[in-house]
Amino acid sequence: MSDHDGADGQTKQMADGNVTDGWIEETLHKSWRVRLKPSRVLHEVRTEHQHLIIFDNDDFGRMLMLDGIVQLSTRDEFVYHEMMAHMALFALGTKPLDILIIGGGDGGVLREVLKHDHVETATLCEIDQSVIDLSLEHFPEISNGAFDDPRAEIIVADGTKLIADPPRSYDAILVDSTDPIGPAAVLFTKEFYGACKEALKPGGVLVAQNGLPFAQPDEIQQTCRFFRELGFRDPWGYLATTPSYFGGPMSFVWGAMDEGLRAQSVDVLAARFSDSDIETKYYTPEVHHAAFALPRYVRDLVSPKA
Ligand code: AG3
Repeated sequence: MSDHDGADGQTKQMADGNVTDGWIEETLHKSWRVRLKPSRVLHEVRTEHQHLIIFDNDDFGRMLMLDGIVQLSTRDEFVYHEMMAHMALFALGTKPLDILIIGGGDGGVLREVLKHDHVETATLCEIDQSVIDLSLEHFPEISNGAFDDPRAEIIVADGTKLIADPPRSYDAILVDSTDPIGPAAVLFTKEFYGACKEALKPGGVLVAQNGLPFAQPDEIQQTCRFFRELGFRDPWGYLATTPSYFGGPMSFVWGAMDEGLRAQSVDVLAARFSDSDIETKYYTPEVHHAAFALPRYVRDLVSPKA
């Protein structure tokens, strides 16, 4: 790995291949590339687990990329973080909740989860300590104090190990992973999802980011197949528009044993939402309800054609 000077944002070619001629390239897709112009590179390192770069961009704000894939931008992180946390938590209602987040070392999902007063414990299991440390340094507003909340427990470990022997059972498990390339590949396996299912309380729900159905159709299709084979009663997906993940809407897969959990009426969700006094920028009860409505091409990936 070569250096960048950071001061004027000029980067040199790196062995990792995602910084070229002063542009930072997302190298996720096979035959297309997205390039982002850094106005300033704040940090670049090969951690114990992955390549990490944090930079500023005039359109998206501050951005985090892992192994050449955009993880967040300060401009649109609210979309992903709210939709990963609030869909499950408002569906579950106002009973006391134990939540497990796998990945999510930036603290954004944790921040949204802890907005719910009835969350009793929120455990975050992140494999890469550097993601936590560098997010706290360069993106303090993403976690916004969540790591210091007495209900939060932070475990730096491999999520597959934790879930094989979970310290407790959970009302919701939220998998905020990177793509199934590199360290997160194990978080997309049938074994991992099966262990998550075992770690859920009766009535619990598993939510896992599953990429862009337009660009990565195999991901959501395979995960929904695994969920069905594992006996989830209601494998389904929901969508959110995350502008910094280029290539169409982002999908989250939803696995529950209770079919009713997905079928909450807007009225019920609206009552819970207004009682909670939680402020959001993307999530609303109407968006919640509508997010489960899948365009035909996504529905065909989620559920086998009749
Ligand atoms: N983790 C999921 C990023 C997925 C990006 N993938 C993609 N564009 N295909 C986000 C971490 C934020 N807490």
